[in-house]
Formats: sequence, C-alpha cells, structure tokens
Amino acid sequence: MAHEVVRHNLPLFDEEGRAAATDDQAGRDRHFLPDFPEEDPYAAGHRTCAGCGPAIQYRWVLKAAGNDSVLAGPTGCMYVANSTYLCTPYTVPWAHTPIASGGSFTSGMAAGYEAMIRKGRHPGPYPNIIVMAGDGSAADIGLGAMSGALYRNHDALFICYDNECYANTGIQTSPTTPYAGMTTFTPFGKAIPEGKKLAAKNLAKMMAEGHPHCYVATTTVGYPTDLMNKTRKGLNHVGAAFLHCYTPCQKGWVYQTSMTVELGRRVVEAGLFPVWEYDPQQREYHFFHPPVQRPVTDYLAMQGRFGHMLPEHVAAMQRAANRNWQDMGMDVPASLREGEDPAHHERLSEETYSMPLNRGVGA
Ligand SMILES: Cc1ncc(C[n+]2csc(CCOP(=O)(O)OP(=O)(O)O)c2C)c(N)n1
Ligand code: SF4
Ligand SMILES: [Mg+2]
Repeated sequence: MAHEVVRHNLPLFDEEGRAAATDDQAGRDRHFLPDFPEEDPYAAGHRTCAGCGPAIQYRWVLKAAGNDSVLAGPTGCMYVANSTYLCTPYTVPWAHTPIASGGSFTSGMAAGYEAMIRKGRHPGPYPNIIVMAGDGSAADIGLGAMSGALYRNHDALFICYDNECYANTGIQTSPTTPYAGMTTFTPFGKAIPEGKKLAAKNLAKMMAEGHPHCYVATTTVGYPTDLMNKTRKGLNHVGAAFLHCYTPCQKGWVYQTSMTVELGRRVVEAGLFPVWEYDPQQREYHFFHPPVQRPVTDYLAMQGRFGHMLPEHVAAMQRAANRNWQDMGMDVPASLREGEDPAHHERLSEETYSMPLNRGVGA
C-alpha cells in the first residue's frame, strides 16, 4: 500500500516587518528587521569573510526553512569556506555536490524522499529540500542540471546565491558579473577601459520563461522578510521553485564590510536588480516598486570593482537601469534620464568625486 506524502505548509512573515517601529518615512525599512525564528540551522563559527553576502543569505534561508530541511551545496565559497575536514556550520543534513550537478543531485534527493515516504521507509513529512548554488554553478557550469530539474518539476527549492563572480577560485568573471565589473579575468586597461564588456545573463528570467510551471522569484539580502517569505513560498509550492538572490561578496567587490545589506537595497533602488515574483498559475510577473529611485552612481561609488569606470561607462549603466525601470512599469525621473548622457558624469575626473580610490580586486 502506498503511503501519502504529507508536505509542510510554512506560514509567511509579516511583510511590514518592524517598519512601523522604525518610523521610516521613505518606506526603506519595509521588509527589514523581521522577528526572526529562534532556530538557526546555519550556526555561527564558519570561515567566510566578514560581511559575506552569501553567508547572510544562507542563514536567513535556513531560518525560514527550519530544522526539517536537507541541503545540497555545489562547489563554491559556501562549500569551501564553510566546510573544513569533518566540520560544517550546518545543523541539518547537508551534502557537497560537484559544481555541475547541484540540479541533478537535488532531483535525486527529491525523488528519493518521495519514493521512501510512499513505501513507508521514511515517516515523513516530506522535508524542505534546498540546493544553494553560486552563480558560477547555477548560471554557467551547472545550468543544464538546474534547468533539467526545473523542467522535470522536482519538488525542491533551487537557489542561486549570486555574488556576481567565481569567488572561491579568486574572483573570476561569471555570466552574472555586471557590465564594467572588474574581476581578475576582466581587468581594465587601455584596450578595454571598462573591464567587462558584456552585460549580465538574466538567469531568473531564463528560468521563469523557460519553465513557466515553476515558482520563480528574485530577491536580495537587503530585504530579509522578502527573502524569507520567498523561501517559504518556494518551499510551499508543490513542484520546482527557483530563487535568484543578490548576495554581495565583500572580498571580490571591495566595499566597506558593514555595507552588505545596504548594497542589497541600493542595487534595487538604482534599478540594477529588479525584484519580482513570477506566479505560475496566472503566468504573471509581480514587480516590487522600491520607494526610492537613485542614480546608478549611488550604487557604483560604494565598490572598488567599479572604480575605473569612465563617464561613458556610467552613462551606459544608467541607460540599462532606466530600461529596467520601464520594464517594471515605473516612470523614469528626468534626473535619471540626464544620467544617460556621458557629459553628466564628467565630474568623475575631478578629485572631489566620491568614486572609491581603491582599485584593487581582492582583500
Ligand atoms: C568542473 C569544475 N570546474 C571548476 C571548478 C573549480 N571551482 C571550484 S569553486 C569555483 C567557483 C564557483 O563559483 P560560484 O558557483 O559562483 O560560487 P562562489 O565561489 O562564488 O561562491 C570553481 C570555478 C570545479 N570545482 N569544478
Ligand atoms: S570571497 Fe566573497 S563569497 Fe567567498 S566567503 Fe568571502 S565574501 Fe563570501
Ligand atoms: Mg559566485
């Protein structure tokens, strides 16, 4: 006799977080400072860099998922920097997979748990099955396996923690490294003054458009409640779900350690990382409209990896951001339109301008 597969249904957190208590007029604190659950399956004591965005994301995802979770982690910082011999910070079952096979390994886990519960060999309920892959894995080396798992609709949450580079091997460029983002494989120089010439691959849109039966969403470490709720929605969805999370890499991007969460907001407020949710039932995108719209320079100036940019590069970035605002159904203020003109950024050559002086990559 086949046993029923009982699934968790995780309640959502209050979207307003503690915004009312912080008296935030601009609404920037929406999604901020939620009452976190006590459980902490990603415990303290790991070896990631101070201010590591992926580590913050890991912690919040696991707080949202809770203790009945099983995880896979393809090779990347969140494997190497977390797991030394016989020691990991995970208090739930966690397995390392080769960088290319996060998707296929997780498919196997999902199919295995289903079969074991049906056969009465696992008491259930069906656990929260999550794979957290870096952008090098999810958007590049392991993209095929991820797409296959979504296509076959295995009941699991597939997350790309996006630090916009191959961080673990020394900050090399990945398909999600933004235009002009300096990495060790895209140095700026006389021949290529912008560093990286290509725009980033739109991984989340690929996943939503290519697998329209899946729950797909984007989020950042700037919005903890949003991140935790999308984790829970992805887990509650019966079938495959994909979450693309922007996670700054302090070492590779060269910024002040305490600014990780601030960057997670500014990238959205600068129009460079649209936050949305794709509803597979209605086949619709729902965009988050940030309460503040900023020029891209407010974001770029915080990071050493953009310190070499010339006026024409900044203008190109502002054009891309303005297209994003339009895609989100938002007006583009005149001040942001002006930023499409390189002449608007001539002050970049002045010493008083606030672009960082640190042009190095790496700590
Ligand atoms: C097939 C294969 N190629 C290359 C590597 C070397 N490698 C190990 S970690 C890593 C970086 C992974 O980047 P990403 O997935 O973005 O994770 P991050 O290090 O940024 O956290 C690479 C290239 C590998 N382990 N396997
Ligand atoms: S190199 Fe970047 S992603 Fe890796 S542990 Fe350090 S901050 Fe985190
Ligand atoms: Mg990466």
